[in-house]
Formats: sequence, C-alpha cells, structure tokens
Amino acid sequence: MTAIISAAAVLTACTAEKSPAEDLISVLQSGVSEGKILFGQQDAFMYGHSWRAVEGDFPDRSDVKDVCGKNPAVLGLDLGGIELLSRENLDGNHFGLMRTAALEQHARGGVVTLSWHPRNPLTGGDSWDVSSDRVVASVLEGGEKHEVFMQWLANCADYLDTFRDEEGNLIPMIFRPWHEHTGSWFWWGQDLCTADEYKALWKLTYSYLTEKRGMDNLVWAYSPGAGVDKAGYMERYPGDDMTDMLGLDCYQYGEVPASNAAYSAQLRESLAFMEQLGKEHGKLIALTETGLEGLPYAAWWTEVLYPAIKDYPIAYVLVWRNACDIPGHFYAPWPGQESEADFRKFSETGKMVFLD
Ligand code: BMA
Repeated sequence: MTAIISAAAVLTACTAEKSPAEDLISVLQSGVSEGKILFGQQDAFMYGHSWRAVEGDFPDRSDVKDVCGKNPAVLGLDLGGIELLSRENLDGNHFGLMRTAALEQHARGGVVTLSWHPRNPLTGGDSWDVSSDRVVASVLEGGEKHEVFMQWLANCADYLDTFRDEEGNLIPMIFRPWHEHTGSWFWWGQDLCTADEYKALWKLTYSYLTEKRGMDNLVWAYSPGAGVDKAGYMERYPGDDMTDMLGLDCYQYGEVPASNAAYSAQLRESLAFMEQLGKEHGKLIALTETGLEGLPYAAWWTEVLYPAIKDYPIAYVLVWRNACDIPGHFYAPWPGQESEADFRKFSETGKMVFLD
C-alpha cells in the first residue's frame, strides 16, 4: 500500500496482530483521514475500449493509464460464473487472468474489490432472472436449493483461496456480494425476498467464508442502489458484525447536460446520510459503482462527478467497465474519447489517488 498512503500510516496500520482485512481497513481509513479518494474501475486491466487481455498476452495496460499515465488505485473484478466453475466470468474474463490482475494490483500497492453476479440457482437463469420470488428462500437452510448453493459458495471460496502473494498469504480484498438489493433487478432484490431472507442470505455467505473457511482477508461491503433514503438504505443492513464498509451504487441516467443536476443532487444526498451512518456505525463509506455510460459530456469529471464527491469522506469511487464488445458501454475515457482532457484534469486535482 506504500504507493497510495504515506509510509508512516502503513507502519501504524500493519501490525502483526491484525488480519489482512483489518490491515486494508486501516490503510483505507488513513487515506480518508488524509482527505484522499482512491479512483477505481471495474475490469480495468482485463480489457479496454478496443483491446482485451488473453492468456499468453496480458499487457500491463488500462484505458485509464493510456489517458492519464497512471493506473486506477482500485481494481474491480466480478466472480460471476465461478459458482459453476466456468473458465471465464460472465464478461469473458479468464478466471486465472483475473487472479493475476488482482495479485499484480496488490503488489503495486493497489486495492482489489470483488462483486459477484452468480446465476439463479432455482431457475437456471442469470442474476437478472427475477421470474421467481422464491430464490433466496430456496437457498437458505431447509430450502430445496440449499445444498446446491452451499456448493456454489464452496466453489467461490476455493477460487478466492488461491489469491495468495509470494509468501503464500491471502491478499486483502473488498468483497461486495448481494449488491443493489434495494432495486428489484437481481434475484436477491427488494421485491424478490423479505428483509429477513436477505439478511439470512448475507449471514450464510459471511459465516461460510469467514467462519467455515477462515477467510480473514475479506473486507465486507454493503452496497445498496441509489434512490433510497437513510431508512431504506439501512432496511436490510446485515449488522455491524458482518459489514465493514457502507457503499452505494449510483449511476447517471438520461440526457446530458439536463441530467447532471439530478445526479449530483442524488449523490450528495446519499453521501451525506452515508457519512452520518459511517460515523454512527464506525464504518468506511465508498461510492462502490458510478458513472455516465458513454461519457457524452466532455467536462463530466470536473464539472459533475468531482464537485459531487469531493466534500465527502469516501474511501474510493469506482466507475464501471469499458466493454470492448458492447458499443458505447464504457465509463472511463480512452485516447480520443471526448472527456479525455477533462479526465486528466480530474486525475491531477491532488485529491484523487491513482497508481504509477
Ligand atoms: C452490467 C453490464 C453487463 C455486465 C454486468 C456484470 O452493468 O456491464 O454487461 O455483464 O454489469 O459485469
């Protein structure tokens, strides 16, 4: 972590008694107290707008680095597909290469965060298959898919257990399962299960990975979607003992510049109550997903995103992926993209943290 946080902070943070997760939490807290915000992108090293890493050709590259000369300090990766032991995740990333990317990110002093879009264990569909509101109930103890789901968790844990540094130690990672549950587009969403079922799903996941499998390297992030108030945000909170970070997934939708103000207002309102909650519960807060798809507004970084986040003590902000195979589905600029120059300004504010 030396690259992102002062050496003194690291020395204080990394004491022998702490778990890898506690070390990462301390490092992130140090960044917040220094007034910094780490910049992240989903799949940043796996592919970009016009390239993709493949086995045997894994370039040290990201679109962000192509644009501003520095890499994202946070790398987001998704585990979707590991439950079925697939070779590649749902977005075509080879699972072996994802591990390489994570280990390299850790070695260069960066942070790794993991989301998970698993298949639907009841219907056989994907995460977005909301045709049944019994899926969460079916995976809980006593449910007809409980055994199947426990095997999925085991497959996930077996994979995560290979994320080890050269000394054989598990690297710390932010784990962000069952995200955006305040909406109803995933099988674990608001209208698809009760609050108790959601919390039981979290507890099952947490207990299995931490207690049964002993994974003390995971920093647990809770990340509701935008559009809820403070009470709605906390309605399905799993509890302080099973959560380390309060996140938020909040995107900008609609025409620009018309939608700029509404997005900023929503972000500020949410981050304001998250700041309070963070203090009340002693948790880190972060903007775990955000972005404007296609970046059609050239000054979005310094005129929209930066002013909306700069006054809040968020550990990081992560923009979504730059798909190489879906036209227009990107959230960071690449050389030639119209927000390129503005992104460079954003990267040079002194507040946002990138990695060499
Ligand atoms: C969505 C889109 C999809 C992708 C999914 C999981 O927001 O980017 O194309 O499959 O996330 O990464």
